[in-house]
Amino acid sequence: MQIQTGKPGQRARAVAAVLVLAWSAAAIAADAVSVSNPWVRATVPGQSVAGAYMDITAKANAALVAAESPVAAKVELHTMTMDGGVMKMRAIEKLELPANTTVSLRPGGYHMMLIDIKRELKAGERVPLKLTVQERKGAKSTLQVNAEVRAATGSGHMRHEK
Ligand SMILES: [Cu+2]
Repeated sequence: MQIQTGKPGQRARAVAAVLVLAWSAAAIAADAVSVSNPWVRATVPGQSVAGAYMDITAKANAALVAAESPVAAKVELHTMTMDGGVMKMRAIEKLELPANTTVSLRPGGYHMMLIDIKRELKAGERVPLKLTVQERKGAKSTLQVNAEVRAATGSGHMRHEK
């Protein structure tokens, strides 16, 4: 009979190595997209939609394909285009995020639209947003963002008719 002292330890190390690999792959995916300066426009009582804005930078070609928030029934991706001298808003399926390019979501341009907001959003509070990003290869990952609510005034974002 042979006593194999080395084997169980080796197996345990192999399992540990696989776990570490899986962990770092997930970390890389999460790091592949960074978001800065996220904010949501404050609402007034009775207002059910609000724009959300931020700067998004992907390290590799990707696309923002969905967003959600616990404060709204749904979150849409919108673009604004000039149509006969009138700014019009249109929902888009996804927003391309070219590698190493900061895509700005801002009033008057691409933005996220919180639809059927469940309560008033007050300046200074934070609103969680969950973004779903799809890599070129099709793998999806999600990203949690805490957007600051700001009482931004002025134009730049047309009112949404419901
Ligand atoms: Cu919109």
